Amino acid sequence: MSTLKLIGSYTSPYVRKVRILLIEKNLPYEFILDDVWGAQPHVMQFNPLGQVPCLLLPAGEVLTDSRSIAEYLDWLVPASSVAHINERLEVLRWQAIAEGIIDTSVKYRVEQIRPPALQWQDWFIRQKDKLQRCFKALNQHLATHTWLANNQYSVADLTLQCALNFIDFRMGDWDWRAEFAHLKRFETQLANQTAYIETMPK
Ligand SMILES: N[C@@H](CCC(=O)N[C@@H](CS)C(=O)NCC(=O)O)C(=O)O
Repeated sequence: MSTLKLIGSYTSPYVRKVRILLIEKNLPYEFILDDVWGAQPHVMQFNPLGQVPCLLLPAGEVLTDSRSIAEYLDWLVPASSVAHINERLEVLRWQAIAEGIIDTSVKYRVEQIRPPALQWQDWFIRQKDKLQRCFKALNQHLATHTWLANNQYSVADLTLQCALNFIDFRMGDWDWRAEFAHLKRFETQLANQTAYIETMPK
């Protein structure tokens, strides 16, 4: 297969999720660095939303959105851990919470980079409340589970790790580890793996 091309940035948690999946599935790809906040993002030629990640397939098709890309990659190289519909449901359920944490922290981040006079404090509170509730639910679950779904590593865990590391990167003043010991333990499980080290936001 000729090479997949991934348009993205080194800081986006959505792009990171795709990069880790590509590494884990041993799929070679070319990375095209783009700046979606710049004057002329390269991705605009392929995605009218102007968002990354954007995957260019060898035959010329374009796939946008981390969720769709993850589904496509899973079709190319299926995850061995999800044989049964109930197991798949369990992965989807937890993955949706982890994706929601990414969406929420990105909304928080975008508000942070607006001029201070335009920042909406109620927006920060609303997003932070969501994060607190999700962290509480995840922490409770992880008190009795090593991994989120089916007691084995899956894309739900991958997504959560991307979410937690993005929060450390962009909301560094929130010491969530002090409040959520089981999530803290969870984060250390993947921190030393090559795919995670190589793609750490910086
Ligand atoms: N639902 C999309 C969201 C992608 C997204 O929001 N990417 C951000 C980078 S973190 C982006 O491109 N933002 C620029 C914009 O929304 O204009 C996904 O899962 O891929």
